[in-house]
Amino acid sequence: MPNKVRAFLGLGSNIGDSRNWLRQAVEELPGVIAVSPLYRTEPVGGPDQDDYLNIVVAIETELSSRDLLLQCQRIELEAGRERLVKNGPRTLDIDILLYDNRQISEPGLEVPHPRMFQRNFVISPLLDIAPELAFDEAFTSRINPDELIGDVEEIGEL
Ligand code: PH2
Ligand code: MG
Ligand code: MG
Repeated sequence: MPNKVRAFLGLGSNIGDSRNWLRQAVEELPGVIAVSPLYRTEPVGGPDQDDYLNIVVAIETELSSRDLLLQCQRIELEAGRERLVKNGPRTLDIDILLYDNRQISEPGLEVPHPRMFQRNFVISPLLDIAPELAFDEAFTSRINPDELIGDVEEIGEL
């Protein structure tokens, strides 16, 4: 039996009933072991758009990173996700942030997620559920506090 891998996923929504899209996604994701508090966050990049709701989820899974990506994309599509504008508004976005300690660089799949280290809407909820990362040199060396952007506000449980 293949070994289980711990992965962290970043979820965001700023169209429709965002809280509900996030809740549904957490129900559908395989092997969820932790869900961060819910954050209301300032949009980073893209066109003028509404604030986001963001969470980070930890899972344990036997899925390969590619199969996990496919599962995430399936759940995005079920939420009516359309890809119209880069960094534009969306009903549901699910990004693989970390997959074990692995470095993955494949078409459509870059892990660790290359932009996560500059984004408060990822780093804040991630450290809430994985505070040990603050002592992980491979992780902390990629964060420059001066480059962390986007105001975030914790607004309670999902
Ligand atoms: N996702 C983006 C672009 N900008 N901003 C916030 N606050 N939250 C997001 O999830 C987000 C974003 C692209 O995936
Ligand atoms: Mg994203
Ligand atoms: Mg995405």
